[in-house]
Amino acid sequence: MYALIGTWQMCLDGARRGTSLLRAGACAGDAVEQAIIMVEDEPSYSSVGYGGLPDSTGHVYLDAAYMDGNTLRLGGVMSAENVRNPISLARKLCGRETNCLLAGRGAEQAAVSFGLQLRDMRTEASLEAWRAAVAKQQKKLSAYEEHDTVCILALDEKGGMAAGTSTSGLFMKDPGRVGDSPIVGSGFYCDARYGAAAATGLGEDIMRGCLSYEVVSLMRRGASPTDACREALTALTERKKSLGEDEGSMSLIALSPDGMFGAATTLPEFPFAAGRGEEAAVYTVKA
Ligand code: SD4
Repeated sequence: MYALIGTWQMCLDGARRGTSLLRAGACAGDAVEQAIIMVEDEPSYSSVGYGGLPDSTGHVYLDAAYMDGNTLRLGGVMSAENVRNPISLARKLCGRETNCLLAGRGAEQAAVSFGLQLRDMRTEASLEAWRAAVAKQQKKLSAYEEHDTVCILALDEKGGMAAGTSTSGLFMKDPGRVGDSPIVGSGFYCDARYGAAAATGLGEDIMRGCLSYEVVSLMRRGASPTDACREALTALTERKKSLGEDEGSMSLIALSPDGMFGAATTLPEFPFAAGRGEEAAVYTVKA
């Protein structure tokens, strides 16, 4: 059995590429990386990779991570500029005993040392959006206004599992701001014995509940992917409500070692792509 799940409609083409690789016998890591590269390389997806929306200073800074569920090793990139495919850099860093999480200039230098391509990640459209926001003196947009993270979880025929994330974070964010996406346990977690999970939404909230680790931990104790996503999300939203806050904007996906997938959201609708022994299709979960 192979299976793959990814966040948002925008990952459908990548999810299809990932599932066809898995069908051909590729490992979960290859499926995750190739699926995310397709989203990173598409300039019309303004929240990930090339064409990502800039921070308040007009620079596109990217966060990404990769986790191997067989070894629990991970790699991550924070606030990296000019790295064409942050997911590939994160995967290269995974497996290192030290220096597996790199930020800023160090991440860019590592990309060069691995022979990965650098590129100005801004497009005319992303700069235009930034200029318009500056002209309107617009502050940060909320997590879902033009801002989605691509997260992919995969299971291969041999039972291997991997997780990956990639994002340009929040539009008009402060320089140096890092969200949940490269933070293990918050934006992603993967243990091939119990399953994988990943998050999209406002990173500042997702990190408060270490939501991805929580989902995998609930699966370890026997919860289905759907129940684990719901329970983790409800625990955090109930806590937020008890503090007088609203539920916030958060969505979760999960995949179990037997190929079951699930999702939960605080949004009216959260679309995700998933395939299990077949081509990926888009599904929608509601709050
Ligand atoms: C972040 N979680 O940087 C990301 C943004 C996101 O849907 O996923 N938006 O906080």
